[in-house]
Amino acid sequence: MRKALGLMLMLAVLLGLTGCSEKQENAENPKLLLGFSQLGSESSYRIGNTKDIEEQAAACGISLMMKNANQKQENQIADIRSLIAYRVDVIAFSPIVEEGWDTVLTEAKKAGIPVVLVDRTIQTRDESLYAAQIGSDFYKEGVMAAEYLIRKADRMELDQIRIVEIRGTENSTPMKQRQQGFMDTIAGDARMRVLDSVDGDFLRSRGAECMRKMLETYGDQIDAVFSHNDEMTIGALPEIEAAGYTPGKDILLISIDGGQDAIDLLKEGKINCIVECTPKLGAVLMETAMKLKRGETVERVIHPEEQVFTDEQDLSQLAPRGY
Ligand code: GZL
Repeated sequence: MRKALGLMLMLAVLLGLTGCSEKQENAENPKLLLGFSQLGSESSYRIGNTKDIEEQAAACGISLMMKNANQKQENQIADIRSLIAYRVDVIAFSPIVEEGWDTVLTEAKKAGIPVVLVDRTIQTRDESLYAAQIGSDFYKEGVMAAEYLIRKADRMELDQIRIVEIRGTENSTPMKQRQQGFMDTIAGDARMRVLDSVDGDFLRSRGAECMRKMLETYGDQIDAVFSHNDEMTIGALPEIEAAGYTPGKDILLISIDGGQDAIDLLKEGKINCIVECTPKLGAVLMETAMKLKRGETVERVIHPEEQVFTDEQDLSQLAPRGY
């Protein structure tokens, strides 16, 4: 009896460590084949998201078919079609942009394969084309970025802040909603003025190019940069220094994601604020996929809890970010 109890305790601990309480395949938890169409590998967020999904699938004993579209919507559509042909149990994907999915998702619906949106979402007239959307509240991320800037202006007793924005991938959910949340929040503050907004496509190289051009155009008129992700922020930084400005002091930097490289730069004082956008959506995706496999209802929209890291905080005890 004591031995059985010991074994059960050890199993419980092991399952607890793997973070998946439904690992064992049995009548309630039939073997699941999950197909995932990832949009690319453009950022540490994306690489962290892919890694977390792979780790969580393994932890739950779920078979995973991972596809990578390398930043092209046409590749994602082809990938989803191949997952349909393979007859996976559930299809999940991170849509690179919001439009253009109805046809392929209608094919998945006709094939009887439920679809889960991960990270980003889509615009569609047929809400039945997907069962759930798991991802950040991007509008709130934009609001938190702007709220930091307003607090900074108050603290520094500034009478104006001239802002340049480096946007993420055009027509993607994070780009649209982060911009909307930010602009709505500064709209009522007469100190805030947006000098320019340019498309950096979430890429480090494009962030550098955008920053270089805006420094050439606006020079020392720029008081703050609102960048939609860390990759573009990290790309912009050396351009600011090369132009003779001190990032974090002469020009404030506000970013989104919260990967280790950016957090380290925040600790160095080169970035002032990073709004967290967690890529760790794998555990809730696996739980949702297993519920769909069992024919259970699932939550329609699931937002992870997220925080903001700023130069107002003591970050010395912050745990490693893992991406
Ligand atoms: C947001 C995600 C964005 C990240 C970028 O959830 O879609 O895409 O903020 C990534 O780093 O490229």
